[in-house]
Amino acid sequence: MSLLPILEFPDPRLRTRAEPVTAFDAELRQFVADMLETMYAANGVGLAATQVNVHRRVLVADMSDDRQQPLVLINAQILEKEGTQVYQEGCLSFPGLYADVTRALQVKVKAQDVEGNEVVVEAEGPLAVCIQHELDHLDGKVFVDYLSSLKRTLLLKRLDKQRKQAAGA
Ligand code: GNR
Ligand code: NI
Repeated sequence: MSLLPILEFPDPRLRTRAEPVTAFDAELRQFVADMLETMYAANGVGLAATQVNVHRRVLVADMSDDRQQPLVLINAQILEKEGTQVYQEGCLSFPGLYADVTRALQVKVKAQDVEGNEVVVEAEGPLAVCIQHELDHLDGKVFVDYLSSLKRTLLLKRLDKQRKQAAGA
């Protein structure tokens, strides 16, 4: 197992659109194990392959309190969306930045597991937010894209300032 480095905004590789997974082999199993290890080590509730610079349609999530209920979705597609919710989101690619985003309240997703078996997952609330956030990453989209340009500029300036302070500048 190994920890994978996480790309941070404004790395242009975060804008890459991921390709479908076609080989359900040992390499994929290893990659999924590494993604889970990386997500848990970073205290994230989700991680998309894009964030570790692998441009394949793989996402992992774990919203459980005991952090022992990993969800692995490969080639996931949203079949149905319902309702709306506003949730304060964060992202491992934007450390320290949080903002309210409006998304669907419930999603029904068709995907494959690590073996290639079809799975259908219905999620609502925070897990539905997480799945939509990760699916966006796989399409090269990030949560600040949903903000008004004024709010985005303000938050990104704040992020820049935090980074400069952390660097001791
Ligand atoms: O760890 C994460 N927390 C989070 C909080 C609110 C909404 C979405 C998320 S996902 C994020 C991990 C991450 O960046 N996944 O891409
Ligand atoms: Ni993210």
